[in-house]
Amino acid sequence: MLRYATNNFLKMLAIMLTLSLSLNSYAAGSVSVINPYARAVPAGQPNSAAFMVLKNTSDQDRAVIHARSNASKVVELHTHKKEGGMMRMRQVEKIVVKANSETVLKPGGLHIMFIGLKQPFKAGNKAELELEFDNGEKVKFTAPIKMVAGMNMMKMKKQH
Ligand SMILES: [Cu+2]
Repeated sequence: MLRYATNNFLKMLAIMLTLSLSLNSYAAGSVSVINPYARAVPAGQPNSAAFMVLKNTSDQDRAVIHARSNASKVVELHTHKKEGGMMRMRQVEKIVVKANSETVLKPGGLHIMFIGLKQPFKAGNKAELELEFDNGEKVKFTAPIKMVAGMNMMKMKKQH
C-alpha cells in the first residue's frame, strides 16, 4: 500500500516536472531555449536584455545568428568583455552552442540586447523574441520580464 502510494507520488512528481519544463522550454530542431527571461527596467530606460539557457542535443555545433523582437527598435547579440578593468558590452556576430552542450546567457555574460524599447519592461510583462540559427531554424518564444538583481555581476567583478 505504501509502495503503491509512493509510486503514484513519484509518477505525479515526474508529470509535474515534465509539465513545468515544457512550459518554459522551446525547441528549434535540436536546440532548446530553456527558461528565458528579460530584465525589468525603470520607465524611461531605453534598453534591456534577455537571458536563457540554450541546449544543443545534436552532435553538431549550432549558433544563434539573429534575434528579432517587436519589443524594441533594435535587437542585438551581446556579450560582456573586461576592458581596462571595466566590464563592457560588445556586440557579437553569433552565439555558439556546441554539440551536446549548453550555452548560458546570463547577467554579466552573453545576452540578447533590446535597444530602443517600444513597451515598458515592467516586472510581470512579457517580451516576444525570435532566434535564428545558422542552419536556418528559428524559434519563437515569450520571455517573462522579471526583476534581475545586479548581484551576479558584482560578484563576478570581485572575483577577478
Ligand atoms: Cu548588451
